[in-house]
Amino acid sequence: MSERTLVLVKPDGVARGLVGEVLSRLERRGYRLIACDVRTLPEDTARAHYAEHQDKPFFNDLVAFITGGPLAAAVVEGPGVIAAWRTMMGATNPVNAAPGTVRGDLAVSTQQNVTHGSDSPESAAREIALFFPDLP
Ligand code: IDP
Ligand code: MG
Repeated sequence: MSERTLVLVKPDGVARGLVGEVLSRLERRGYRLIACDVRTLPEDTARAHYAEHQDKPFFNDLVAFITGGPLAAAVVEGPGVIAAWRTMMGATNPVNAAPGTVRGDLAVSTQQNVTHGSDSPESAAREIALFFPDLP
């Protein structure tokens, strides 16, 4: 069964010119881009996207970071893509991320960790609808 996930290249990744590097890993793996654009997130979208973290001490900083410059948002499709992309991203804190993962290869900061991927089918559906409401 094919599935979809929301992938973000966060503002740090866009500023560092890593959009192609990140998305090419998905394409080389065999996953397919369904939608993709570069945009600067409005604050309300950022707060909704990260609503599960609204009570965390890092929440306001996270919203400021994710709205602080353009990001690349993509919907990616293929078998098992949600779990596969979580594995390919690596641990949230890049210091703990395995070499060969996006974060393990390209990041050192827990906040500025280059990429996002939905963590479950429910999150993927919610996040895709938030970022790409018109996607069939
Ligand atoms: P994930 O991106 O690996 O799913 P989450 O725990 O969902 O990680 O956190 C969402 C994002 O919030 C992280 O990717 C990172 O940018 C930021 N973040 C998470 N934990 C911390 C923290 O302890 N300090 C600062 N930023 C954090
Ligand atoms: Mg998460």
